Amino acid sequence: MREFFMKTLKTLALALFALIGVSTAANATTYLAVDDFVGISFWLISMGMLAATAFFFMEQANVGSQWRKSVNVAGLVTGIAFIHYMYMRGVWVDTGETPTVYRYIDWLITVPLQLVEFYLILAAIRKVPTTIFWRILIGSLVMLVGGYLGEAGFINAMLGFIIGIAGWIYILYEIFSGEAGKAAAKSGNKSLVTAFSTMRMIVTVGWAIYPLGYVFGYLTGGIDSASLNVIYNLADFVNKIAFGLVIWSCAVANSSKR
Ligand SMILES: *C/C=C(C)/C=C/C=C(C)/C=C/C1=C(C)CCCC1(C)C
Repeated sequence: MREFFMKTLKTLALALFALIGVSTAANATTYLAVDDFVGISFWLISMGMLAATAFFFMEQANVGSQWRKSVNVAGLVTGIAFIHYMYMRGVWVDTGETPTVYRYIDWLITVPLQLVEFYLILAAIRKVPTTIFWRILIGSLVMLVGGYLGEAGFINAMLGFIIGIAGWIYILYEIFSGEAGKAAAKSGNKSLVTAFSTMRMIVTVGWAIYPLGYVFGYLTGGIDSASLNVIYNLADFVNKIAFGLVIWSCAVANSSKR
């Protein structure tokens, strides 16, 4: 009975999700041009986000109960990004402008959710203090507020960049040498240590793609919105979908139920 109820609920959730996507798409007024490669990248990534979301939500049934939350959060991240990509794609295809505000609203929600993942994968294995989460959350807010003010033109683009970099460096410090890193190393759980260090690589190397986009977009003289958006789109693909897959494969490796 409970099993049936859960299955029905899941199907309904996925159907609702697809419906929102289709109705958003139906609002498009301009069609994609064959040479609009930035627009094409928006399309590819929005579909990747949709597929990843369906995958993560369905796969949570195949992992041990202590991992379900993490795999669900990975699905939330790609699901929220999917909806924002429908809008960002529309702004780009219709106007050729950078969808800065949708981009940052998406990041404002999905970055903290990804940081929650660090906490959750640790908490799936052992007891950890929540202060770890709050500290990296503050770092991510500084990073995003700095970037937004710079990109939206409220402050000088270089100043916004410096504030953003400072927030990111603080997050890196916390996950490499702060309490979170120590807690992972001490756990003695092999698949956790692998997942944690892979996620750390993503936050270092994968996240580094974002400031690169900012540099090419704003700091090389004038505004280059094509480079900016292609680089940000690629970064989201790596950091949302690959990041979720790391968590998922760690969960599968660590679950007896498959
Ligand atoms: C799913 C979205 C993610 C993981 C977004 C991450 C965004 C960043 C790591 C942004 C970083 C920035 C800097 C480090 C400096 C310049 C401004 C930003 C906001 C682009």
